[in-house]
Amino acid sequence: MQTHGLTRRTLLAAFCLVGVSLAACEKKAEEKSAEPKAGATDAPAPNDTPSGKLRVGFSQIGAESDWRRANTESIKSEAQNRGVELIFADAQQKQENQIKAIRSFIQQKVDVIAFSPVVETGWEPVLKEVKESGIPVILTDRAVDVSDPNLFVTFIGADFVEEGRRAANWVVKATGGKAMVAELQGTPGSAPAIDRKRGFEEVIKSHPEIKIIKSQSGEFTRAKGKEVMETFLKGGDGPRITVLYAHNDDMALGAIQAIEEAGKKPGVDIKIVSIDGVRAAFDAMIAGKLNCTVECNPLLGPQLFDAVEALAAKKPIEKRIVTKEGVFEQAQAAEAIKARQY
Ligand code: GYE
Repeated sequence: MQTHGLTRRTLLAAFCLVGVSLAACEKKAEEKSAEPKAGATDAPAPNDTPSGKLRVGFSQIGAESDWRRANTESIKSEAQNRGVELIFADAQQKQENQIKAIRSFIQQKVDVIAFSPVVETGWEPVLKEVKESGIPVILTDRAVDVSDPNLFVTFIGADFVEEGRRAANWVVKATGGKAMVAELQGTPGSAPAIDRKRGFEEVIKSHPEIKIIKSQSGEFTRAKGKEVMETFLKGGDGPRITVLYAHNDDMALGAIQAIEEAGKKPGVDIKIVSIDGVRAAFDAMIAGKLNCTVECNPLLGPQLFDAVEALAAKKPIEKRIVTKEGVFEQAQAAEAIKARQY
């Protein structure tokens, strides 16, 4: 996607410290400093909320995967820990629901709007409305494809292209550079689906004997991952598949069932690499059915509210905050699962 490349460039170029002047936060900061000290009086704080708490509107994509559920839990619990009032809206995988939620956050005059965009494109109009309202926007998890990078303050999330590269590097290593790959893609049009495909393809380009022979979306869910894998296996190319690359663990776990039902051994007859690193993937590795998971950390709550608090305190924040992640293979699974938090 051409515009996507542009966004990436803009994002990279903007990888620097930016000072943010934000009407809403400035207002809140002034009001806070005018507040009486705790315990001095019972009078309500002089701002929009009786509590005087920071108010954050968050639009979540849905609950399609274990990763997403861990992400939601991290955001909700961190808001509670820090005494932030969180207005949480679940969009059930629909961009139109996210746009509605964002508009309602503007009306409610929240201090910060944060969201994880289900797809990359189509955000400019609503983000312009937010900008006019003076409320800062934080993107978490997934990026947007917009021509004006000032439509959001920061993007906190993983490097999905790098995750795709890591998955491909594992395939190269595990197969000696020879594989017939079936690919289960994530939600069409979403940043992780686009980027995980791109990173994987970038690496296998220099390995002519690794070929993607099947590729379709399994929408990041177990059910769809299973269904699509069944059709792959039943098709004419089914018997040729030697490797499965799934853009997330949930789809790999669904596909494992399909492979077993087709009378094959997942992890042996078909080697499997997926992305996320959720607990169920470690269980599958310990059972010998999954070979490798590339970690993508969903515990974004602390970084999100660090950014929210920095904005409220008028401190500069980075335009791009990348999370740190690793790669786990079967041999490490039994030890590594002990430390897993999700
Ligand atoms: O990999 C998948 C989830 O955007 C990184 O979304 C996230 C992806 C994650 O549904 O499991």
